[in-house]
Amino acid sequence: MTNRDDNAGVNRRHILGTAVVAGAASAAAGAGLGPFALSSPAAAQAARTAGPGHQKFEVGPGELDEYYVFFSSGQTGELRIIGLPSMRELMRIPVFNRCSATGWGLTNESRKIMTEGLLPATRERLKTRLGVWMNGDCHHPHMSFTDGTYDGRYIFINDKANTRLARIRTDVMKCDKIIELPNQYTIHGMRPQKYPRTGYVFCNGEYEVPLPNDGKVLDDKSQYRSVFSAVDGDSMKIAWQVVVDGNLDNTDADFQGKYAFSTCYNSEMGMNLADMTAKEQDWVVIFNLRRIEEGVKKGDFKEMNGVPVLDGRKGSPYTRYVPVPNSPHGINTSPDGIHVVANGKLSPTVTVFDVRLFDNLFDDKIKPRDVVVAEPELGLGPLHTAFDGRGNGYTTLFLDSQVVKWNIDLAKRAYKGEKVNPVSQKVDVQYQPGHNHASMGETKEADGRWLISLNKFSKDRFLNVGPLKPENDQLIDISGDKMVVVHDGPSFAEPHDAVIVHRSKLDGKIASIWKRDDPYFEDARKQAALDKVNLEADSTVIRDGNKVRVYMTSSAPAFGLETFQVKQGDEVTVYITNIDDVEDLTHGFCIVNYGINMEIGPQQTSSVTFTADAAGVY
Ligand code: CUK
Repeated sequence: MTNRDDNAGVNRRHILGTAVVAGAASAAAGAGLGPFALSSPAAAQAARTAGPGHQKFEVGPGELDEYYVFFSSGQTGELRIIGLPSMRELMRIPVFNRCSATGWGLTNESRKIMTEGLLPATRERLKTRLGVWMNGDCHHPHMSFTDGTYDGRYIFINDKANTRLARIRTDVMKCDKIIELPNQYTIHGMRPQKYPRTGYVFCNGEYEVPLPNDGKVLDDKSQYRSVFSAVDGDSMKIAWQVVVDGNLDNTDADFQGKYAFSTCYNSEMGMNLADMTAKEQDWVVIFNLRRIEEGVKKGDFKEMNGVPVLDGRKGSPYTRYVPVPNSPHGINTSPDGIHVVANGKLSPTVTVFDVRLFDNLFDDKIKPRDVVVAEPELGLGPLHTAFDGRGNGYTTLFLDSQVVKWNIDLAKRAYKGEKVNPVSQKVDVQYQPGHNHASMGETKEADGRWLISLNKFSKDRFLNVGPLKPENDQLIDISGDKMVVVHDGPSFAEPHDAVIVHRSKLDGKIASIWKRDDPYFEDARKQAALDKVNLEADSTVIRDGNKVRVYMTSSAPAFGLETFQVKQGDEVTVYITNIDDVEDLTHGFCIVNYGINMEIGPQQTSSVTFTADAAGVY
């Protein structure tokens, strides 16, 4: 290898994803640089791996990542896109927050999305407030599925703080729908149906409140309920809700399209922490989708706020309650389509179910605990489990600050009494991991290459930035026999969860330029048609009483109008159409000292409305 570019070419073409070749290259690099001694440091770096037999984890300048990671952002309220394995942050998609760079929360297009799906009572309350809830608490981002794997249509994300579900269109990577769920208090666990397609998006109402929650009942605990909801992901309308016993935490769905299941704590039906965690045992609640749909058809429900609400409390035909050790948290379906793992949280165990036994359970041929096929003890504070598609689980241990790798088959044999240890390795992570996620790990196409551990504390891992520290998202290579931590990635408060999607699921599906007929700015097109304005060609001012509409084209660095004049007190709407069709040529529009700033992408129309309350030149 004499030529540096050849070298880089070899890396890209042959080493990506080829463990054997990558291992050889890295061994050479480790032994005093070998062939890379003649090459640039960048080329040597581009081949860095976790050691012999491991895949390349560094992405050199100009190289592209192989995976998209979609991160929730906790109280920041946005969705973030990270590239993997580089762990470079690529984009932020505002959802439940306000974004001063793009104008989310300010433009008419975004405010419509943020308000139209709210409950009428909430819209009424917002009249005396900012007009939009500007905070959220995103926990769970998930892509839509078709036939058990990602289909690249949508990403759904929940807001735990204000009981909202949002949808992001992956073709433009913008949020296009936000709805607020009635009759329920918070959305915590959220997962899309995996089969035959999404379909339903399942939303756990975690907290119990009086139903209806109208202030008439405050102290009577017996009237407090929590609710499980199924939202139609295509129409973003609520299909049905089921009232349950206890508090729902996390949820997942099977690969057969028959069941959803949620971890459920507080079998005590207590109202404070001591009461809620008193018993040694709680539940996993299993929802029978076919029976629920039949119940809706038969009219076996109460309609509340326009939604059919079924009674799924203990003894109902729609649900089964399987006892599991104290306060289970995460619940994860294995890519084998058979096993489901509920993570113990206050118990050092995880409980493994076999979904093939659920039919018998609903037919009362077996007892609830008969669907349990393993319950290995893994360590302290198991919260979430990821899978590699090779029969192994990777479980975060919050208290131990570790990820533990264990084998499902060995755990089942141990449960039957055989003397085998299902745990093969524990790796330290820094520190206190919550969620973890494996590449394609929640789909039937789990590829067993990468794992990220989303650690809630970073403490000493980064330069000190004050009392509020970043979290630490660690990248772990799981392609070999042993897990190896290869990267620390700081992130701002607080990504609970992430999904890792192979780029092949999105390649060719994401636009660089808006389509002129996009529904995103349909209202602007309608208004322009009424005003007989051609958005792509005309720059003009239309007066309509004290309402003024300003239409402008833009082609950076120029705008179609150099100035416009309005009267003090006018309600002004500015519509800007970016007529460039050049990739990446986004244009910004700002009115100084008016709090106006928005982004207009190539071939997009954006609009903003304000009152011209202060006279002067701006
Ligand atoms: S929950 Cu955050 S660590 Cu809201 Cu998914 Cu488990």
